[in-house]
Amino acid sequence: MSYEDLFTQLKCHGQEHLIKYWPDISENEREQLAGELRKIDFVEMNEIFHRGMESSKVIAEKLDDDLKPIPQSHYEAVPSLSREKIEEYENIGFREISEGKVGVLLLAGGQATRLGFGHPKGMYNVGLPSHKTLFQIQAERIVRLQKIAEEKTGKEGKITWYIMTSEHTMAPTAEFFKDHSFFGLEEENIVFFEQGRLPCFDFNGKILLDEKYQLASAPDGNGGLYRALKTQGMLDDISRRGVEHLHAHSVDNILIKVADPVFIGYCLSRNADCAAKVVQKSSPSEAVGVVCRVNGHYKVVEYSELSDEAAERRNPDGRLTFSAGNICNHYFSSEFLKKISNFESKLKLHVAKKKIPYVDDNGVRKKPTEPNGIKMEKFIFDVFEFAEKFICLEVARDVEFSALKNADSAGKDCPLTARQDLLRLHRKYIREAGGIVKDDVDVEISPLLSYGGENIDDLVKNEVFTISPFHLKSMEESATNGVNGANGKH
Ligand code: UD2
Repeated sequence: MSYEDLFTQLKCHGQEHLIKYWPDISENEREQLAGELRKIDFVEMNEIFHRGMESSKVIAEKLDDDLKPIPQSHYEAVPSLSREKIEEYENIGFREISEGKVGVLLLAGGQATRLGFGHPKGMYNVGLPSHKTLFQIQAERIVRLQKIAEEKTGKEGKITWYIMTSEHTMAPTAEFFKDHSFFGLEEENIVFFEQGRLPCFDFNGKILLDEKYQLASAPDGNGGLYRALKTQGMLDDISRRGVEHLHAHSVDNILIKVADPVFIGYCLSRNADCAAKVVQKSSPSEAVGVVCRVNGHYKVVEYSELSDEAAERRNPDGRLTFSAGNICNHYFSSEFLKKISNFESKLKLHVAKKKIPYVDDNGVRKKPTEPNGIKMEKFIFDVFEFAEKFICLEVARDVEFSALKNADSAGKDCPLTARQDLLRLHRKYIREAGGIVKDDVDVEISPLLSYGGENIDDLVKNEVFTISPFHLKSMEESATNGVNGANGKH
């Protein structure tokens, strides 16, 4: 496309400044810029900017009057369920896994800025005795789950692992998996795809230039999942493989029960199209969003939108009324994901005013000291309101949730707490299986040996664990790399 054509097209949308530096840039840079511009739907971008600005004008009102907790009929709590009920759900989940109907949607497009790690967060090693990374832990949980499902049903089914990356995390993530031989999984069952980006705008709706030949842009948030599923061919892949249930979760929860059969079984038996796992808020002031109903629609309400009165309100049994803390852990039926693509472009936009580096009117790249524009993101949970049957499953925080967000200096949601939470849970599993382990002894149970505390009785019953740190491995692992627990025993 010639300069004149580009100019005319951009001018129609008030964005002709984007080629202001055309005469200054090289042929390659022109090609790069023209390529970027061709990919943009400017009508949609202008609409996005206006929608974003409108939504940012709405001051977070306290929503008390319209707010209702999730009705009991749509809510179950694992800690209150009988062993039989859990097994019933679990068996349904294993059946679906063995029939190849279960997939995992891993949200791994974030940039780990708060953690201060220059690589994708899944590559982080929190310092466990095994030194396994988050990716390896999750992969091995999938390996183990497939094995249990086969043992239980006699049928070998595979879990498809869809990994959403972003521009910066795609190449290093794919390379990391390859370098580690896909952690024992079959390459064909791991599908990487890339989320999109949205341009950054100044406050007047002009797209900013990051360089003379490059637009300023940022990943479109974890709600970018829905568009990426469609544009990257994942919905077709899901249909082709016959996957019917998708467990979506963040990359940073070290306790994540990947492809949790209990969750899958619960959702299937309740005929849900969309669901959220939640944990009880630890205190009224804990800064987490709560899953609730607003004017009859299921939503995640930010803590800033809850008045103190609503945050502190309690039921007659003493529980917080709005206690369903969101943990970025969701279920979607494949049918629901296919429907979302019809209304994806209407998803709420979350706007943040930011200091965005830009090329100024004189062609000089500036790093502003005050916010000069906006970045917009979509959130994964904003589709709850479109579900026909939305349900919640409360899970125990000490068993299922410990997020890695910050560096150790923050003192919470950091490598230290992730490590401690996992080791504490593993001590609990050992004690429940009849082993003896003191609180100051660190024993890590390999996910290849046990997904959730099962399969360790023969190894730990009446055993006293004294070596710390200690890695309790599966037989296969012990055969390939010795060290602690070389025989699967300490
Ligand atoms: C998320 C939830 C929040 C709460 C919290 C618990 C959202 C929008 N917020 O907040 O409600 O449950 O987790 O830990 O879900 N990601 C992408 N692409 C992006 C941005 C993020 O894939 O453009 C991934 C990211 O890699 C991570 C997950 O989404 O796995 C959550 O992202 P986050 O850590 O930025 O979200 P956070 O902690 O603000």
